[in-house]
Amino acid sequence: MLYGWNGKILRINLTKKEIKVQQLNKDLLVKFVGGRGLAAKILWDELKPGTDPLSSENKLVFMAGPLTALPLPSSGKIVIAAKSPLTHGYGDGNIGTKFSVNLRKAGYDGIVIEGKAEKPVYIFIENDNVEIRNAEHLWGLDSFETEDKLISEVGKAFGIVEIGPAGENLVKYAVVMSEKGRAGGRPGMGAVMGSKNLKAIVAHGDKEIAVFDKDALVKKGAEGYSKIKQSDAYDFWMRQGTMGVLRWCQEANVLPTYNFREGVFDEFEGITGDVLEKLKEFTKGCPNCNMICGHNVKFKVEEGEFITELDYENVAMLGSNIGIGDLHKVSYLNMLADKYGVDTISVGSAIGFAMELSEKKLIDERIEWGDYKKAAELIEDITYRRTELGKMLAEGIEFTAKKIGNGAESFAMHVKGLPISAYDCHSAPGMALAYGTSPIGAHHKDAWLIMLEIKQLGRHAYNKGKVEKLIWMQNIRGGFFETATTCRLPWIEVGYPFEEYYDLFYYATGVKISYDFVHTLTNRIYALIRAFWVREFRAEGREWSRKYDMPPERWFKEPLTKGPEKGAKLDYDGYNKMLDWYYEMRGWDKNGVPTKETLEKLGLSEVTKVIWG
Ligand code: PTT
Ligand code: SF4
Repeated sequence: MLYGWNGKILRINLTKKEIKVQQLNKDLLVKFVGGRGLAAKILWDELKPGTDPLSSENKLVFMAGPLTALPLPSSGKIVIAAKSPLTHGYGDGNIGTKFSVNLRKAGYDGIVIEGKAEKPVYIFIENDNVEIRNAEHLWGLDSFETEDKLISEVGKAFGIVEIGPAGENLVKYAVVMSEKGRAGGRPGMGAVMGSKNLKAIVAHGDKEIAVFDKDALVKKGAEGYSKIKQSDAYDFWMRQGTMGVLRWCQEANVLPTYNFREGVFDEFEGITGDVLEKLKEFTKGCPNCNMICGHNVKFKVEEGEFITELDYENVAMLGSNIGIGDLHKVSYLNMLADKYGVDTISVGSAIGFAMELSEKKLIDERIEWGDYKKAAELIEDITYRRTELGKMLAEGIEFTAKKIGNGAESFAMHVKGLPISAYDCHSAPGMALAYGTSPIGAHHKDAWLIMLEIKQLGRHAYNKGKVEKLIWMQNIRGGFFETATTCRLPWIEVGYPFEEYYDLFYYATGVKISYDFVHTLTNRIYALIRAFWVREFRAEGREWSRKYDMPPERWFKEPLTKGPEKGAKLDYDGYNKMLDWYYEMRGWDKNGVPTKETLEKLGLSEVTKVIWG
């Protein structure tokens, strides 16, 4: 008997119009747990090396974990994964939505979508009834309109995920959207969905998920909710959510400014969490969460008055990073990105890059820092691929930099093709390493080391202790939360103890876990994902090397010119030393490839053969 896991996933082939249910065995589930663990295993096993990410051969995986939808804190998340069209490596994202809870209650842990529909379709799931339905009437609608239309067709009980026009137009960093303010899959999961002519998935389920010890789980879950509410950090969190960190970033000199040239922004007072509080209309959030953080603001620009949901990453990348110090204007750009279904971080990075290209006269267009109208125009040009610059930027900043040449690559702020999320690292080497070693490219999802680094680890130090902390953090965030798959914010933001999850996991599944389990699980998943990158790069004619784990040149060569950290830049040798320690601790060789011994020890002999012959 399986507990916690449903042990079933849907297999939907859009080319063949085939729907199947696949059973998963317990050994596999315990070995990879769920979310990104199972998704990575499926993509490794089933993709032909060198698969074109936007071809019908790529697979789009929605995968929950054994804690999703259970009565415990913030359990409404699901992972979306595929080979990334942006990076050509492993890509995933994590989204909180009613869809995840409904999918699990319909009896499935995940969905693997294969092939490509002839015409636009959406997938309808209601418990055992699964259908592929026509979506021609939805194609072309933005994500808000799509959600409204689908609700009117299937009813409010359904959870919905969809793409906007950016996904339809295969913008390489299109995301999957839900509920007008949730977004997942920065490395282009929305484009993969669009390439399959899949506009949306709707799900409703009302089955009970069997758990190992229901009474204990319910009790522990309830205790969790009350611990969260009693936390000292709760009130401030409820007021500002992720936006609470913006002022700290400015003070710490890490707020991305002018395409990561600086870490302080003169006009930052116009875009802080305090301004958010003044504009706030209402707050909403993911299912099963009592610390909801979807802060929706009412804002006014020349174009009219609107509402949008704001998070720190969005505001920093569409604000200070492109020279805008007015939350109304930033909100407008954020709303466009959500409607079109394009990643705010990547599009903010693309706009900042274009502004700097313009400043350096490397392109003909004139796009001044801080010009929100031009920025809005660019978001549309990218979404609809309607100008030469828009078309180029829709392929990503790495692509654009290569095309432009003339030194542009040194200020294209990405790692492995994925734009850096909103923390400047001129003066934070540990965070730079977190970006360098993140399994999807430069995202803070796996390790937000920066606050710990600045407050406790000796900001400018390059030492082993920092690398150990990074690995610990990746294990918990990237290993546990991305497989279990619950929201990590109760642990990070309001101090809900991580150890409580061992009990929750046990009461849900009957499997006892500890930190050792989490460490081995993460080593396994990271090794598998790293092997995926190596295999795919080789198949596309690029030999893997440690250069792919290096942050952009700017942070090594151009010191900060302002703020308390003025003069700071990264040290090349220091970074490389930390990278070596990192590889050693994960059991990887000098180029960052998991060794034979490591792969065997982690039970990945199927990988050894492919990587080492
Ligand atoms: C996430 C990344 C982030 S991280 C943000 S804001 W953040 C951006 N949000 C976008 C958005 O919004 N619209 C849009 N068009 N693009 C966006 N791109 C950016 O995407 C999100 C929260 C947040 S808000 C964070 S940190 C935490 N992330 C979690 C995670 O990754 N795993 C986990 N187990 N729990 C997490 N909890 C928090 O969830 P990606 P969401 Mg997101 C509008 O998708 O690809 O992982 O990138 O999921 O439901 O929106 O919740 O300051
Ligand atoms: Fe969703 Fe925020 Fe709650 Fe996490 S804390 S589950 S992101 S509403």
